[in-house]
Parts: sequence; C-alpha cells; structure tokens
Amino acid sequence: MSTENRKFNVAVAGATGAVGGAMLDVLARKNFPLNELRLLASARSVGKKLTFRGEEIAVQEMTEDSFKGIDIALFSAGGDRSLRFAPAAAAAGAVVVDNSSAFRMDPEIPLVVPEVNGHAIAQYKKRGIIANPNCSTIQMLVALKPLHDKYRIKRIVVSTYQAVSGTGAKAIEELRAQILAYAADEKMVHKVYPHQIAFNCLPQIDSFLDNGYTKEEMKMVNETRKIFEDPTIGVTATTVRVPVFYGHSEAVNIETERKVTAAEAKALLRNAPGVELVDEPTLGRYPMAIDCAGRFETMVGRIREDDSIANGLNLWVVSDNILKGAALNAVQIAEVLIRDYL
Ligand code: 25A
Ligand code: L14
Repeated sequence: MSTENRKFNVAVAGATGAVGGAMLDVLARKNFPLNELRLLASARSVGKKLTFRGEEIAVQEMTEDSFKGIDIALFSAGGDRSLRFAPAAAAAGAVVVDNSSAFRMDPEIPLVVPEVNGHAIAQYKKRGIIANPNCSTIQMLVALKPLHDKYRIKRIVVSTYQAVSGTGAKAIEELRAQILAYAADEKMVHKVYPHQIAFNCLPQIDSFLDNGYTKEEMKMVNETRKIFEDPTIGVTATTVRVPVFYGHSEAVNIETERKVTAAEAKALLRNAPGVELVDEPTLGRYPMAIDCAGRFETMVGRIREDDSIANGLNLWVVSDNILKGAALNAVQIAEVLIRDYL
C-alpha cells in the first residue's frame, strides 16, 4: 500500500524518558508522516512541554483512555506500564510497539528486528502488540543474521560492555556525578547501581536468576532463539556494565556449521542491512562507542577467524543502545506497519 499523502496519529508512551526522547528525534530525523503526535507520561510530567520539529507539545498523563484515534503507540515507560496500558491501547485500535520486556517471550506476540525477521510483524494482528527486543540482542543479531543465513551459526558466546544510558536518565546522571566527585576529590555516591560505576566494570545487568545468570544474560539467549526462529542455537552471555554513556559494545564468538573465512565474513557484512563495516585495525579503525553515539548503523569490526575450533569467528559489534537498541528499531517497525499493513 502506498503511504503517499497518508498521515498517522502516533502516541509516545514514556515521552519524557531517555528512550522516549530518542523516539521523538528519530521520528523527526526520518520525517515520519505524522498527523497527530501525542506525548504521554506519568502525572508528574504533566505541564512539561517537549519540542518536536520546532513546535512545543504538552505532555499528557497516560490513562486507559489516552489512545482514542491513535494508529501507532510507541511504548517505553517500563514493563509495569506496558502490562497495564498496552492492552488498552490495542483495544482502542492502535498497534503497540513495546520497548519493555513485558511481552517479548509471549508466543502470541511477535519480537522483531526489521532487518532480521521483518516478516514476523504480520503476527501483530492477534493481539495488536509488537515487542521490541532487548538492546544487546538487537545489535548482535543485526550483525549475525547474514552469517547465520549463509553459514548457519550453531553457538554464540558473547560478552557485553554496556552503557549506563540503558538504565535511563538517572544512571547517566549517576556516572556524571561520580566523575565530577572524583575530580573534586569528593566521595562518590551510588543509588541506581549496586556499586560505584565510574572507573569500574559491574558484571551485573538487571537482577540474578536461580541459574546464576542475570535476566539480561538470559534475555540474550531466549530472544535470539525466538527472533532467529531457531530453538536449537546455543547462546551463552556475560553482560557487563561499563562507565560509558552511550553505545553498547560486544565481543561475539560464533561457531558455524560451514567454514567462514574472515574475508568472506567481511565481504558479507560490508553490504548487510543496518551494518557498517569498520575493520582496518592497523589504521586504528575499529568500532568504538564514542563513534556510534547518535548513529543509526550497527558497527562491526575486528573480524578474525577463531583457530581454537574448526569453524570459529570473532567479531566486535558496537551500536547506539538508545537508537538501534530501542527508539530506532521501534520506529523502523512503525515504518513497516504503515508501508505494508495500515
Ligand atoms: O523509569 P521509568 O519509570 O520506566 O519511566 C520511563 C518513562 O516512563 C514514564 C516516565 O515518565 C518516563 O517517560 N512513566 C513512568 N510512569 C508512568 C506512568 N504511570 C510513565 N508514563 C505513564 N504513566 P515520567 O514523567 O514519570 O518520567 C520523567 C522522568 O523521570 C524519570 N523517572 C521515571 N520514573 C522514575 C524516574 N525517576 C526516578 N524514579 C522513578 N521511579 C524518567 O527517567 C524521566 O526522565 P528515564 O528517562 O531515565 O527512563 C528511562 C526508562 O527507559 C528504560 N529503557 C532504557 N533503555 C531501554 C529501556 N526500556 C526498554 N528497552 C530499552 N532498550 C529504562 O530502563 C528506564 O525505565
Ligand atoms: O530489557 O542497560 O530492554 O539497563 C534495557 C535496558 C534491560 C536492561 C531491556 C540496561 C532493558 C538494559
């Protein structure tokens, strides 16, 4: 269906948050065909105004009645709010794209990275909800999809180096305050994280489960299997918070069924959707968090064959966790919706 001349009513639930703000930026950068843009947050944000394309829009309190006339509702207000309000939005006729983990593993709800399994969007019709995957999972699968299609990945071993922005605005402020306190020779305080994050690495993201892994680690396992539609793929993860503001980095090791050389992998990834190959290490060119901030592409580099096994490969994958990891992926899903379904 042509989207020419058609405009859509979009709500952003959690508009005052770190991800909500990025959703507004992405809608503007992509010139999304908007009729109405409705900004929703909690009661304490009522009275705030956010600027969109030079125009001020007042924030409204989100209630069950907030979604009348809305075509697409982009949710990033935390899992509890999604569980409570997303069904109301769907019942009002909106298609919900939800950033929280609330619905991701629900078999009736598609979990989508457009470059990887865009076809799954069609399943939104059952419940009116589409789930946006976890940030660390999204960027890893954007990089691995072309390799999986051609060489079939049997096992993934991943370690992450995750930015504080994933936790939200309060965590960004906590890292900043600790750095300033250090420079002023004052005591560093922490509230958001269980330990000091400045000048430190925390091997804990989200809470611990009975198996000794964190929820974040198990999200990478379970969401990868669902998105790749491959319940047999082996995935094991160690997720680590590092003192970086924007951009998650990942050391990814894969074992494939068919041999893939480093040169073949580079050739494949050079033209892969959503990927920018940055792999000239002797020239000092490799993906770095400070370079990916604000960018839409997932950067891949440091591609090397792993000679410790028959068919092994190492990659370094970096992306803006607030953009491809959240806001951009959600808006891309909305773009497919208006192009093919609405
Ligand atoms: O942090 P929360 O509670 O999840 O809130 C995030 C957004 O949801 C809104 C909230 O509006 C904010 O826009 N929200 C919360 N309760 C709501 C309700 N009942 C609600 N919307 C509707 N109905 P707000 O007006 O409450 O928030 C304004 C600012 O205050 C910060 N904040 C929110 N709750 C807070 C809080 N500060 C202290 N204590 C609280 N309990 C809020 O912080 C906003 O700046 P933030 O911007 O840092 O929130 C980011 C959220 O996004 C999640 N996140 C990050 N990456 C991802 C992600 N979620 C999914 N996928 C990702 N890739 C973070 O985990 C964080 O929850
Ligand atoms: O499941 O970096 O989308 O704190 C996103 C933010 C998990 C935690 C999710 C972080 C969350 C993550």
